[in-house]
Amino acid sequence: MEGALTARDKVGVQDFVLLDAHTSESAFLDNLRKRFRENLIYVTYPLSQLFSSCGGSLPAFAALSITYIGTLLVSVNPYQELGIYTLSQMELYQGVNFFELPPHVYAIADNAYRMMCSELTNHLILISGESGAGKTEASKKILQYFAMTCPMTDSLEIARDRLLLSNPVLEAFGNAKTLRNDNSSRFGKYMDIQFDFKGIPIGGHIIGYLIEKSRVVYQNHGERNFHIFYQLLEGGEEQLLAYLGLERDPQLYRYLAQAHGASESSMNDRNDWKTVSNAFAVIDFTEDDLENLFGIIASILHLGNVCFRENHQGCATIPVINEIKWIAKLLGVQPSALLEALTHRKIEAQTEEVICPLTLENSVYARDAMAKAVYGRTFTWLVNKINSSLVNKEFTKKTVIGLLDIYGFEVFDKNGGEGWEPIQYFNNKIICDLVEERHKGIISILDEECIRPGPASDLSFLEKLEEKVGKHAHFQTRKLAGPNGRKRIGWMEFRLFHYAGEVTYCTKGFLEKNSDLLYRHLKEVLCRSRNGILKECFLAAELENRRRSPTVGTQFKTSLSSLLEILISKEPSYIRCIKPNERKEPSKFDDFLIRHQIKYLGLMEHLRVRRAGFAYRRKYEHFLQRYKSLCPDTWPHWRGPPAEGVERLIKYIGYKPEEYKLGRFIKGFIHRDKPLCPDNEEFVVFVRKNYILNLRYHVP
Ligand code: AD9
Ligand code: MG
Repeated sequence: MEGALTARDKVGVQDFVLLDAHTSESAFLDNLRKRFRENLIYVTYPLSQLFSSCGGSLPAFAALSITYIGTLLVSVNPYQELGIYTLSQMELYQGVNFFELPPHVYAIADNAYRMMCSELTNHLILISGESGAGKTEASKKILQYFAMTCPMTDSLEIARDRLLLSNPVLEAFGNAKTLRNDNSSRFGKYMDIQFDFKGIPIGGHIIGYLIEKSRVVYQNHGERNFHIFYQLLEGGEEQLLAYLGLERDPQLYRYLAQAHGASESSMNDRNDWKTVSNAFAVIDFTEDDLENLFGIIASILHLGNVCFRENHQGCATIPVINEIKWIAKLLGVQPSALLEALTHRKIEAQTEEVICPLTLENSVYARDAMAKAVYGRTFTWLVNKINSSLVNKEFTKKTVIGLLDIYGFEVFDKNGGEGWEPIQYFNNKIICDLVEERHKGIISILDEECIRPGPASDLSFLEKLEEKVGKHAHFQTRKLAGPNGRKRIGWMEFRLFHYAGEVTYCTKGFLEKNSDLLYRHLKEVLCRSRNGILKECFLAAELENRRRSPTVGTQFKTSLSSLLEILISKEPSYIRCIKPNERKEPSKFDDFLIRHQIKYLGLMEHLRVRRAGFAYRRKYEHFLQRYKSLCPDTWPHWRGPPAEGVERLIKYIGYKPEEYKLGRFIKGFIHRDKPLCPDNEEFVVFVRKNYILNLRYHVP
């Protein structure tokens, strides 16, 4: 019927390559919108164009062996339960080729899994997108998929349960309600799921990146502290709360009450407390561990309520010592020592130590620094503890699928030091260098300001920046901006032009956040703690080591470089998550917001590369192994140089020179032009995607 909508007009296409005007951003956006309206939240870039030309049925041979340069799935957060994560859906996707069914996170997971099993290679699923876009949900769905669909033995069920239950525990301590997301991850997470040669999940390993410690003592208006505080108060048993000296009402605690975020939260803290408590039991936490852990959480709440007063000499005193007593009890420290350390500072004069009283402001600073340090290190302890329950030493040979869920980019009015997101998964080198480069980048300049003798301040840091990177095209301050731009930048601010958009950073508190200073006096008290967890977190050796510990900026830089090394050794797939609107509402598709994300997630670039490119890439050895049966010269074994074997095979199959390329490929999808180590290079054969299909006809 003329004028009637075809199914395609109505629901769009699930594969972007099928779009007529593939490379136009508007077509891309229209397609996403059409599908979103029909509750179809996933779209991919596969090669189904090819497959549809063979009558819809998949060439089994080609299907098994294809690795794209990163399979990519785009996901738009539906903000509602769609019923697409049921057991029957999981079964549907199991063992089915990626392109046979509509796109789904399960398809990505299954594809990586089958590839891992058949080629014994390590895989990686990189999940990116802005805050609230659905990264953490996607990673949880993938983990559940493996837990439910992989083969299993009785003895390994516990390993599977621990993998699953590590999530609620980490989220309780590492997630919080923010303006963007009621369950925002405030740490970056990389998780390896380890499999044995039969594809049974046997264990795992988690790396946590830079927990946002400052949230423990301060939250923006309408936000919350980490979930665990509220869960404990809401759900904790009477007896436990009495032991910890806590009341149920969060409003009684300064660290929870100041941001007014607790009242309107969609989190169900009481239920979550139950989930977390059960999880603790499965992941091997002992009674002692829990007593120590909640002792620490409670101490932080008590610590926040410690009030200081100024005496006649302008020094801080603590008029009411009720909280000090509780903290001393729960952390196993001397009350008098704690009291002194919160109001005094040890200064080393030439041969002796002098104890000086602190001002009111410094005492508040010391108190908050203690809360942050204790929470930060406890979080690290928690990750280690979970890892020790996930480790499986029985299996020496294992392959892994890694999941990277790193906190989203947040374009806020103001960002502080912990909001750094210097690296995105596309070529963002100019801005990365501006932030990270040794001796010249912003982090180095900040580090220098923190350690140089003489008065350094947030303002002097800003001036240093103007002097050293002022000419950089991606950097601006009020002073450097022309009269037009000046209004929008405050006195203490600088602006970076990230790929994802402009971000204004306020330098107020940068020096302090970066040096993250815990006065020595307090450190001494904590190192003498009898709380079992703190004993592991604050080692006496630290007091002897006079070297400065690395600053926050530097730690982040270092942890990202080691992450890079982990990532480049694996075969990647990508999930790009898109947030449909700012209001966390279902069925709202905000064109402007989404167009922006399409831009900075690099989706159009990806599509262009895909369409132009040699979409299939394999190492010589793998290629030979897979296809050697197609050519009498390489079957059953090729004993010569791999490159020659590949050449022989390809010519025999009848490829023309323009249809393939042999060459060197440098892996490194983050710093594309800055490979980290020579191991990233491998010799590979590239084949234009259209020709993979032809192999089908050669299957004996
Ligand atoms: V952040 O950078 O950690 O602040 P994420 O991790 O990208 O962010 P998250 O996965 O936490 O976002 O998703 C935010 C909320 O969106 C979830 O709490 C769900 O309420 C909602 N969401 C996300 N994905 C889905 C989905 N596939 N189906 C239904 C979803 N709801
Ligand atoms: Mg998250």
